[in-house]
Amino acid sequence: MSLGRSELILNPDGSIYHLNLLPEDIADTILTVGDPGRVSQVSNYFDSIEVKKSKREFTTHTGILSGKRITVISTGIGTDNIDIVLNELDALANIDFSSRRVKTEKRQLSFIRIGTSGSIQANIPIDSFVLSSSGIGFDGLLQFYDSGQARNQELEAELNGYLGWQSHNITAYAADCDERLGLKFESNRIRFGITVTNSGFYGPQGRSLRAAPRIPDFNERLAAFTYQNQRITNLEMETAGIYGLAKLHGHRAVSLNAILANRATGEFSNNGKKAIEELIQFTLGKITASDFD
Ligand code: R1P
Repeated sequence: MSLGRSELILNPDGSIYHLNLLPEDIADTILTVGDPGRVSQVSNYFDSIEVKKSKREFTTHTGILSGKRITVISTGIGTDNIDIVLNELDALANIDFSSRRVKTEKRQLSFIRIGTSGSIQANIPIDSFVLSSSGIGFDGLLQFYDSGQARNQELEAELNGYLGWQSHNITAYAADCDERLGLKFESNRIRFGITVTNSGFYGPQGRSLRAAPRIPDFNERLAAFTYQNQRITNLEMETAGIYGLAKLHGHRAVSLNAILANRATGEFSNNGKKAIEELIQFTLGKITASDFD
């Protein structure tokens, strides 16, 4: 089937609509960061940069580090952007833009998120790193896809049963990291945990400045949940969408977050920039190691 002009939207130069990228612009290993300013913080470490493109909140640099071709792209905030970024990156890899048909031979991409997040467990310190073994989405993105096979249906059933928030029109989905890829990041710097992805920063993460929350013990309820001896460790706004859409398209994904806030103790990092810099260095070290692929 050939995709219509309103479905696969290309710019006059042949690039994909939002990301402004051509198929040859992306590497197989793709680092995603929320903040467009974090893209050059990553690519500053590259030995050379061949692509620098930008549109809206989506800034992309592709280059070489220690002989490995790497793309780093900013997603902006939230899974509404993740829907665009993951679909368009997959299209760049797996759709022939001339014929507008899906290619027979598929290319697998590896997504590694380098993000920031808030812990909901008192014993997870500020400036530590969490790798999400699973992502739980309260944002709804995966509910719009025929995504059963891409989700961890056991985890989402247990969590929804425990929380009972369907009465508030809040239903979680869950998706796992690529296990083999996740194990590549094992280190004494890394904690593994379950990450909740929320549809906002304030109310949807149990924060209230002036508007009263509907569920006053939101974080405490999440923090007390256990699944296969694991706890929900942290809250952010992209991981579950990345995990679900990556699996749905046959790609691999892992999400790493620097913990800038501890919602249980009320602390916030005094030097978040340094924590992110260290997570970038840690991640680049792992993906350029000889045993990475
Ligand atoms: C909120 O401040 C943003 O920061 C976190 C959240 O997921 C959200 O995108 O991640 P990034 O620092 O990667 O953007």
